[in-house]
Parts: sequence; structure tokens; C-alpha cells
Amino acid sequence: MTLLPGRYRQTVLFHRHDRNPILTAERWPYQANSVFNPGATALKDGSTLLLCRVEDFRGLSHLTAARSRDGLTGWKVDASPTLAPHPDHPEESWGVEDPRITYLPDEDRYAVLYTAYSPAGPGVALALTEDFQSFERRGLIFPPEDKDAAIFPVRFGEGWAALHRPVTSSSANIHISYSENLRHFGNSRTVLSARRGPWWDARKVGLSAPPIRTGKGWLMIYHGVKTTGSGVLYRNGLALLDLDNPEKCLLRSDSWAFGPRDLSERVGDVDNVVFPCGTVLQPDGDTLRVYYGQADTSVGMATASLGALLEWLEDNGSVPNGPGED
Ligand code: BMA
Repeated sequence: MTLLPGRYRQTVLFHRHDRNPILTAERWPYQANSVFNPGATALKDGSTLLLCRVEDFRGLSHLTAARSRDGLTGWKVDASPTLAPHPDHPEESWGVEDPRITYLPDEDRYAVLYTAYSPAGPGVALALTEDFQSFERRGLIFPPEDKDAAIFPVRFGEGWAALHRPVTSSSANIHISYSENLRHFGNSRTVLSARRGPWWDARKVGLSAPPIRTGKGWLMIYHGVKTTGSGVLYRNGLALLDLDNPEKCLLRSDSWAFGPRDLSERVGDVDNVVFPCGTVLQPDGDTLRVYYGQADTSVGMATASLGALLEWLEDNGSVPNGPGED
């Protein structure tokens, strides 16, 4: 008996590393409550850098770099916070969270977009760095309430472009905004909206990892939030944005592709959360390593084939403004 139409069956696309979690607070060089939601990038020497969100025992977060030659083992973690709230930046007074890293070839620097949290709410701040030791902080680029932001690595007709997720009293959708100077962003448009009702991505959607350039478009791993009787569920789906005009969403997945499964994802400070903030494409050009927060407690890694993700999206995707959307 066929229970589900073939296209909504779950396929294993993300293969979890068998030694997850790869980073935990227990193995941190200084006392911390939790280590999760890392931004990720390949460095020029081929090693991997994760910029991890670290929550202290007050409940406030800062960011600390962990480096590994093979991206899996032998992590060297900075002995003290790498990017901590700065007294000159009151927008960070309640901490900094969830970084997304993009290498900008034109600038030969990395752009880090992160949540800057203060009594005014969470907003998005930008910092530029060459080495993840010193940072040029540019302050808030998207005022509260906004988060889940990353910049594209190239300019478009309207300049630099960033994806982000402003929240209003009635919506939490993914937007794109443009900037000439990486300071002032505007011309905001909606790229992908939360669905409604019982859908897995009905309550909120937000960018997970920075968009990945492929031959078919920019692949976006995005999270969807569903509220249930026992809280919220954070899962991830895929969407494809037009290569030249990324405000145009070509496809979005109807089902989620990566959700909480293992015990370390099901149980933690916040149960039932997998929250990727970064990926590293391997030299074969197809294997994508996805680094993600597990239940707001630890860091896991899963691999996926870029080709398989795109194929699955074509089979399981709809053009936006499809079922469940406004
Ligand atoms: C989101 C962000 C993430 C977190 C998730 C689940 O709003 O704050 O950092 O992982 O909630 O708690």
C-alpha cells in the first residue's frame, strides 16, 4: 500500500558524522554552558574555521573560533572569546549570536554577519576580518527585530546583497536587501515567506547557512519553525534562487530535508533543534559539510552531496507562492 505520494517520501540527504558532537562545552578551553550554531569557512591553507556561538553561565553569548586541519578533528580553540560584545557597541549588550561567514574575493576579507542582541531586541551586525583575530566592526546593518543574515560573495546590479529575516507583528519571512558600501542596506524585498497552518515552515522561516553558488542557482538551506503542543521544532529545507537575480526564488522544498533525529538534537537546552549556520564545500566540488547547532547545546556535522540536494529539490520542490503560502 502506498501511504504517501512518492515525492513526499523522506530521503536521507544529510549524513551525520559518526563522531557527533564534534565540539562541546565540556571540551572547551574555558568554562561555558554550551557551544552551538557555528559559522563556517575554509581558510586559504585549506583548513576549516568554525566561529562558534558560546553561551556563558549568565545566558549571554559570544563567538569563539575553532580551527582544524581536516575540519573534523584536532580542533584548536581560541583560549578566550574571539568576538565578544564590545562596550562601544550598545547594540551588543545582551550578546552576539549565530554568525554567518562569507569570503568576499573583491575585498580579500571575510564578512561576518551576526545577531547583535540588546534590550532593543535582536538585530544584525556586520564585521570584516582578514584573520579572525582582529575585526572591523561596522555595527548594526539591520535594526531589531532582524536576524539570520548572510551576504552573497559577489555583487549584483544593485550592489552587495544580503539575505536576512526581519520580524513584524504578522510576519517572519526571508528578505533580500542591497548595499553599495557594506554599511547602508536598503531596497528590501521578500524572497521567501513562511507557510501557514500545519506546514513544517509555517511559523517562521530564516536563512540557515550562507547561499551556495551552483550551476542551477544559489542553493539556500533555510530553517522553518513549527509550533507544537510541546514547543517549537526547527527543521531545514532547501530553496533555489536565481543566479543573476537572487530575489527571485525559483523553487522551494515542500518537505524538510534535515530535521532533529539523534538524541543530541532531540534533547538539550532547547529540544528538537538542528540549526546550521555554515557549510564548507570540499575540493571535489560536490561534498558539502554542514556544521550545525544541536539542540542549542553542541556542534554537529553532516555531509550532503550538492548534486543530490539539487536533484531532490527539483523532485520535491514547488515554485513559490505554492501550497500553504499566502
Ligand atoms: C532561534 C535562534 C537560534 C536558536 C533557535 C532555537 O531564534 O535564537 O540561535 O538556535 O532559536 O532556540
